[in-house]
Amino acid sequence: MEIKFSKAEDKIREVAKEFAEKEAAPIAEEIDKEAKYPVETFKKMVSCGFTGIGVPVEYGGSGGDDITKCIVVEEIAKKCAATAGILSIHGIFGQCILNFGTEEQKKEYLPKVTNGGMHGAFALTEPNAGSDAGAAKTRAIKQGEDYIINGTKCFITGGAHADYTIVFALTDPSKGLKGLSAIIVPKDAPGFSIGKTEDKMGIRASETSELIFDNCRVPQKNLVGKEGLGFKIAMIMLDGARIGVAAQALGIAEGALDESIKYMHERVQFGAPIANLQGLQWYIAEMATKNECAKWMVYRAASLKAQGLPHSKEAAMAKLNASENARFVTNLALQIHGGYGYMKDYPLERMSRDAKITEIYEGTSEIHKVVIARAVLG
Ligand code: COS
Repeated sequence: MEIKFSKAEDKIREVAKEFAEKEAAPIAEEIDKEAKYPVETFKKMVSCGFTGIGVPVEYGGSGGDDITKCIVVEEIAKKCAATAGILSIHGIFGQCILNFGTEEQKKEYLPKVTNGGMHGAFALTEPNAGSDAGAAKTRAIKQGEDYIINGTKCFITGGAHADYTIVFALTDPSKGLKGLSAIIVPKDAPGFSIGKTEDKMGIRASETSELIFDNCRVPQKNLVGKEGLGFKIAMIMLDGARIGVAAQALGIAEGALDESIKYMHERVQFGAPIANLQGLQWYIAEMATKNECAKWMVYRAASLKAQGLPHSKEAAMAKLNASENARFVTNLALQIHGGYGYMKDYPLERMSRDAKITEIYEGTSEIHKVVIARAVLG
């Protein structure tokens, strides 16, 4: 068994690293402070082809696979977790169409949401259906050639900016989660509006919004897959999305380690750089080891997915581990920075807040333990 990135993967890492340093790092503090969605940076990610990764060139995408996607998300997250999260979650729309859409839907939507500059979103969560995703109550009832959708989705990343959103709604409420279906809702659909945008602790720039469907009308041809397949589609998509969050968490932890190394060489106390202090050296050793472990779990899950092999358990394990590690490492990094780490002048305070969400979104750590335990126990 060989664990080695290909030359092409090394190259994309260089490109993503340069992008992160030149485009994501300079705006990270400002967009966090102002909770401002980075519209211009998103356009630049489109120009670099990042939004098209994982979608074949014949559908307007950039090609590449889950490993490529993780590399880009990881590198950007080292500098700005919100920008990395936007990229990662935006990609779910295209993956959903690619995996479950008709040929007509692939031709219509994929060129637009990959390298065409349009935004996609994925709306599953509802106020009373978070971890219990199957308890969703949004309905889509047939009327003539259309679906009429009623309900509210919440905590939707990039929802306010999305040109198209995949909405999970009950086409047959009597069947519970087996009556859920995936439907594409364009932003100009009659009866669709954006509700509250959340004021968050971290990844403040990724704009998390409520979506309201009040007799929202969309054509039945916007159904993705078959009626009743929505829950399975959502679960399969989440298995992939969790690898993206794990890559984001890994990037945050690596960014925190980088900041700590730099600071320990610069900061002088007791007449010498604090890098000389063995207590802090041990912190660095622990952080580096745990990051390495998180890294290989992330890329193992991505590699299984890229090969079309089962990856649900490995994705859950990678995300559980990488997110807990991101919290652990950002906390130690902040400690190394002492009082300065607690101040907004240094990025550790932001990184620590950003790390927390990775233990919550795309499934909480507790949900991942459920998924893992079910797989292990059989
Ligand atoms: N891939 C494919 N199918 C899956 C699946 C997966 N990863 N997970 C579940 N399913 C299928 C099951 O096989 C079952 O189908 P059958 O009845 O045909 O066998 C169906 O979906 C229902 O599964 P299950 O009984 O496990 O559903 P539960 O209600 O117990 O829910 C959890 C399972 C808790 C894992 C699920 O609700 C979940 O992941 N919740 C978290 C949601 C989440 O991550 N939200 C974050 C934000 S989303 S934007």
